[in-house]
Amino acid sequence: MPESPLVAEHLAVTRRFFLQLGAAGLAAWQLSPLAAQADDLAGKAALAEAVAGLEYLTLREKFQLVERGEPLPYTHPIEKLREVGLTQETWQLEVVSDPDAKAQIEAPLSKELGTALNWQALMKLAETRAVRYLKVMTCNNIDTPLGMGLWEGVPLRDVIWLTKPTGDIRRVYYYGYHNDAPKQIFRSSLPIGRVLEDPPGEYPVLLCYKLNGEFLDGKRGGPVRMLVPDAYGFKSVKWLIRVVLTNAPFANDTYAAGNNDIDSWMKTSSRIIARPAKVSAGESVPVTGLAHVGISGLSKVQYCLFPQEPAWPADDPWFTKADWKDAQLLPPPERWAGDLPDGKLPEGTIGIDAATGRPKSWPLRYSIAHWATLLTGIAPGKYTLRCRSIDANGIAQPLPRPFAKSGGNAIHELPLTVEET
Ligand SMILES: Nc1nc2c(c(=O)[nH]1)N[C@H]1C(S)=C(S)[C@@H](COP(=O)(O)O)O[C@H]1N2
Ligand SMILES: [Mo]
Repeated sequence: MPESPLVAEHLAVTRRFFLQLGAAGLAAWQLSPLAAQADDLAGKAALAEAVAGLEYLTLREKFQLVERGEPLPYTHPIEKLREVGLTQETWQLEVVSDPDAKAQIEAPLSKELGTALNWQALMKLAETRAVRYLKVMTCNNIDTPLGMGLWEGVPLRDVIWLTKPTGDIRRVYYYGYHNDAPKQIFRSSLPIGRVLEDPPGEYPVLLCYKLNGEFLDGKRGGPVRMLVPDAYGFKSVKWLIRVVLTNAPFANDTYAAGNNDIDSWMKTSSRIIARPAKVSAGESVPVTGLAHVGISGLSKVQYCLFPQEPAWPADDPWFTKADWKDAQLLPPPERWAGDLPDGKLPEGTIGIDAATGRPKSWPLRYSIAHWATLLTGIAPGKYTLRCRSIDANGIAQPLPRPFAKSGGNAIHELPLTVEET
């Protein structure tokens, strides 16, 4: 597994955190629990440097991809891309009824009828209906996030309503371009209720055309991909070309075949990003990490350091009896960075106060939050460092959903050696 781009970017946010504190900020920080742990200046400096490198949004070029296709659809020559509708000028989205389980719709958007939704029509909708929000892209089978993005699109429901639906719709099936090879089909689905209505605090499912302020290129699933805020990556189908409204009551997701839990909401979890693997006795140990804020929010991140020997009792696999201590959650970044001009979030980003440009609450759902701590006074020896999240319901990782295939949230651990001086 290659190192997540978030690891590198994380390093920039923390550096900025300390650089931007300024005199007043620094004074406040000195009073914080994090600073109180660091009596020694060297420790503080080391932590400042560790926190310093953190970056909040992932640069588009650094997003990790999970992609299928032989060849990958966006690698076709431009003529072929035009022919198959994978350029903005030629893209067309069909929204039709399922012939096998008919949905009642009066005005299908179909290529055959010449009524399919094209780029121009989508951009026209975007003038009044565009929605923006922050979301971390994560594969349910990969522990490190693929990238933290600001996404923009038009709610899928706005386009579904264009088909004048009248009933017999229970699910929405949707498909990416698959080189016209049935074996390469990548599809996912949602209950119609989730598409038409957002429970309080939830974001709409989007026909997404922008990441970090720029139109999606082919690599990132453009011209248009689905974006499902509360779900893992496989629901966010790239190279979207077809939406089928169906009265069938079941899912047909490609990911169902891989033993994946296709109804899983994003889980709350945390990871360590950086810590020195080896220190000398007496040295303070700066640790930074990230939390992944799932459906149940995040109240805090905790860490725990214990000797490698003896092994932890097997009857406590989630280390519930360990001596967990609170790490410090870092505040929202002053500059969101990534590819955004001035590092600023655009107006109308969900969850961001229009007047101040700051988040109305923190951390934000389906996003990441950084955390940091400084370990001091550790005796020489070989240790294991672990972290866990506590969600807003007070439940510790990996509960309430500890099983694989519904999102990786195993407790993250890294070794740490403290050498005699
Ligand atoms: N058409 C298509 N869409 C797809 C995939 C794919 O292989 N083909 N992979 C999915 C999976 S499993 C994940 S985790 C996300 C990853 O999104 P990213 O490649 O933009 O990071 O895309 C999803 N959308
Ligand atoms: Mo995935």
